[in-house]
Amino acid sequence: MKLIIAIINYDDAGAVVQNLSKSGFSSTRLATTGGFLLAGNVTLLVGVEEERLQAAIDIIHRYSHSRREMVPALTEMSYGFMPVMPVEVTVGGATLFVVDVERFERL
Ligand code: 2BA
Repeated sequence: MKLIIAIINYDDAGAVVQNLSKSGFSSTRLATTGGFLLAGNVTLLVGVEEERLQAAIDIIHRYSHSRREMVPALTEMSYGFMPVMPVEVTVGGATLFVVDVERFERL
């Protein structure tokens, strides 16, 4: 068994979870915060049998969209921090980690 840890945009989470469920995948949705933008995102935990791993990843991929976000930037001057032109970053579609599950039980 594998565990997919998928970090996705908050606005995509409903469609991703709904379509995973429609295809028979269980998932757990956690409210998380990205360390760079300090903005809310969603982390999904999806436990899957190895032969269905790619099917789950395909669903996450299909319903996760990339977005361009503006990040306010600061530069340090002798008298403190001064705002400079915002920087644009591309966020997502999805950031995935796939890890082996040593043991899975429902008690
Ligand atoms: P954030 O950390 O808020 O990052 C949002 C976006 O900012 C990233 O999009 C990337 O385009 C940019 N970014 C992040 N760190 C940066 C840095 N040090 N310098 C310049 N730009 C930077 P994604 O790569 O699509 O990541 C989306 C979210 O996925 C991240 O939100 C974070 O919550 C998670 N994530 C990405 N890579 C990760 C990793 N290696 N470990 C854990 N979480 C990760």
